[in-house]
Amino acid sequence: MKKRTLIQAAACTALLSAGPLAWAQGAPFKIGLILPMTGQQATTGRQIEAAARLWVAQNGDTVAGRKVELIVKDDTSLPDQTRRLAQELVVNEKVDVLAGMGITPSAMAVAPIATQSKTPLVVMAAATSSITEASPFIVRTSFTLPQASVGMADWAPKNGIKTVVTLVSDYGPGIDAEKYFTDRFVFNGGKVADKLRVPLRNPDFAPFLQKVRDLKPDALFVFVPSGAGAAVMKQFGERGMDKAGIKLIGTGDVTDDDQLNDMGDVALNVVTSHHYSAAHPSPANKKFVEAFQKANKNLRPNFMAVGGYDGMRVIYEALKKTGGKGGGQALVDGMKGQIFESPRGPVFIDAQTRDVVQTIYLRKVEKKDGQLWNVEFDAIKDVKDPGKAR
Ligand code: VNL
Repeated sequence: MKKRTLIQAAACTALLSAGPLAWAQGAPFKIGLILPMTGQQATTGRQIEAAARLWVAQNGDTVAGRKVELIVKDDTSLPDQTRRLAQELVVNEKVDVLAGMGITPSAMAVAPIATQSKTPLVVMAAATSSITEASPFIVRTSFTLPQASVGMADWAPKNGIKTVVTLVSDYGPGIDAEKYFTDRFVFNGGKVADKLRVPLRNPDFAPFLQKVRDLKPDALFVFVPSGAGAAVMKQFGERGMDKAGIKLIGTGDVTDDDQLNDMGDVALNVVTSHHYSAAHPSPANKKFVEAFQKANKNLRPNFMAVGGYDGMRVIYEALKKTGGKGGGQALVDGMKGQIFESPRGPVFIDAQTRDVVQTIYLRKVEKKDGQLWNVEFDAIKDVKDPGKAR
C-alpha cells in the first residue's frame, strides 16, 4: 500500500514537472514545434521550421549539457488539430516546451493545455494582442497587430492620407488591426469611410475591392495574414486602384518578404509599418539573411522566420539559466525579461506581460538590384503592445 502511494506520487510528480525528472535521467530536452506545414498557411510553417533549424545549426543541439530535440508537427492550421497534437506532445512525448502557433485560433486552442500541464508555450507567429493573457505559460516572440498598426495610423495623416477604408481578415488579428488603426487614425484627425472584413478561409477580395473603388478613399488599409498578401496586391493592380489614386497601406503582413519579390511593380512604393524587413540594415540581419538563404535554396526570410529564430534563442537562454534542468515555471521565469539583438533590431521580453517589446519601422517597397524590398525609412523605438493598456 505504502509502495503504491509512493509510485503514484512519483507518477504525479513526473506529470507535473517532467522537466527536472527527465534532466535527472539524462533525457533530451524536447521542443514540440507545431506549425502549419501544409494548407493555406504553409509558408508560415516553412519559414519558422527553416529558422528554427538554422538556429540549431548555428548554436548547436546541446544546451547546458542537455541534448535538444526538435519535434515538428503539422497542424494544417486547424485549431482542433493543434490542440490534439499539443496534447499528444505533452502526454506521450513529454515535451519540455511547446512552440510555433501559425495562427491565433491555434494558440488559443493550446493555451489551456499549457496552463494545465505547466508547459511553456512560445508563440512564434500568432499576433492577436490577447493571446498572452490566455495562459501564464505563454511567451511571445512574434509581434502584435496593435503594435504594428498604430505606427501607420500616426504616419498616414501626416502624409496626405485623410480618408481610408480598412480591409481586414475577419478574425483576431484583423479585428485588432482594424480597431487600433482606426481609433488612432480618427484621433489624429483622419476619416474612416468604411470597415470591411473578409473571411480568413478562401477569401475572395474582388467584391470588397470593387466597393473600395467606388468609395475612392485616399488609401486602403489592409491586414491579411502572411501568405495572402500577393492575392490582394494582384487584384488591387488588376482593378486599377493604384491608377485611380487609391494608395495601399497596411501592416507589413501584406508586403511579406516571403512573397514580395514576386508581386511585381504594383507593390512599388507601398508603405507599411512592421517589426521586420529582410532589408533591415544591421550586420546581425545581413548575417541572418545570408545564412538563411544559403540553407534554404535562396528563400528570403520573412517576419515569421524571425519570430521562430528568436523563439529558439529565448528557449535556449532560458534552458541555460536553469543549468539544463528545465521545468515549466523555471523556464517561463528564464524567458521573462530577456533582452537581445534580433535580426529585426533590439528586442525585449516584457516580464510583466510575457510579450515582445520592439522597434516598429515604417517601410516603403523599393526596387534594388532588380529585387523588391521593404526599405525602412523611420523607426519607433521600444513599442509595447498597446493592447495591454486596457
Ligand atoms: C496571424 C497574425 C497570422 C499575423 C499571420 O500569418 C499574420 C494570426 C499567418 O495571429 O493568426 O501575418
